[in-house]
Amino acid sequence: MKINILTIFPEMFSAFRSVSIIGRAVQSGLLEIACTDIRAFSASKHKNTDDYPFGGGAGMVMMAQPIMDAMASVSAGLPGARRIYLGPRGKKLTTALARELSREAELILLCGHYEGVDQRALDACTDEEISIGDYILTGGELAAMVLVDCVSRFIPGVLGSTESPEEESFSDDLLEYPQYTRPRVIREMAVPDVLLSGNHAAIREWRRAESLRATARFRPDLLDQARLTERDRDILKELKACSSES
Ligand code: 21W
Repeated sequence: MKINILTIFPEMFSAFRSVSIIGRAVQSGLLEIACTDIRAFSASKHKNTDDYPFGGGAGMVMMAQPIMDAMASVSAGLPGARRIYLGPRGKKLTTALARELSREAELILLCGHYEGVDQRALDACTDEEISIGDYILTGGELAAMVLVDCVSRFIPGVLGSTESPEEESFSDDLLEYPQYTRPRVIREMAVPDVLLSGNHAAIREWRRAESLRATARFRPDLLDQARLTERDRDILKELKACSSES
């Protein structure tokens, strides 16, 4: 997948695209992340990219001209790309949307900063607006990284073969079970015995029960949507009985 990010802070993406799983995906050619500096397209003498809002009010608004020209330049090289504005009014990024976006060959991401972007640039040069959640950021760059990170996990080959993004299994409906690594004991805290037993059926059962326990405790709302077996429901009843004791 080719991704081009339009931003006035391209340097924010340098660590993101060179380390860890995203760095490896870029190195191996599964992912291409290019940044386009919107400022380079400013036609004004001082390379301004923002100006005062018409009608008054606090803050600055990103000017249409540099964005429209940057978008025209990038779009010429990626004519079929979906053009996404990261903005607080957008539809919320979910697993389903990330999976859908992972099937695109090309994405263009526009990051705003300050109090937003001249609406005419959004109308003329973007296809949709996406938000990463109901809280206010200072700009779209972190949101773009969240989107790229989340979408990349669904591109075949980006995760190692042992770490599939879903296994299309029931486990993605629930919170995770706790994990442990060496040593077996630290500061008198031991790893649960079952994980050392070598009994893979028992380990699977324990992990499922721990996922159900964590979900019931921290995100009971998720249980309404989750795909649960009869065994799961029995475990939940048991957990409820235990938690109401004492
Ligand atoms: C914050 C831009 C507030 C605009 C009247 C009109 C991208 C984001 C962002 C930002 C405003 C995302 C105003 C979740 C986010 C982002 C910066 C509104 C005031 N008043 N997802 N406009 N949250 N945020 N400006 O903030 O760019 S995706």
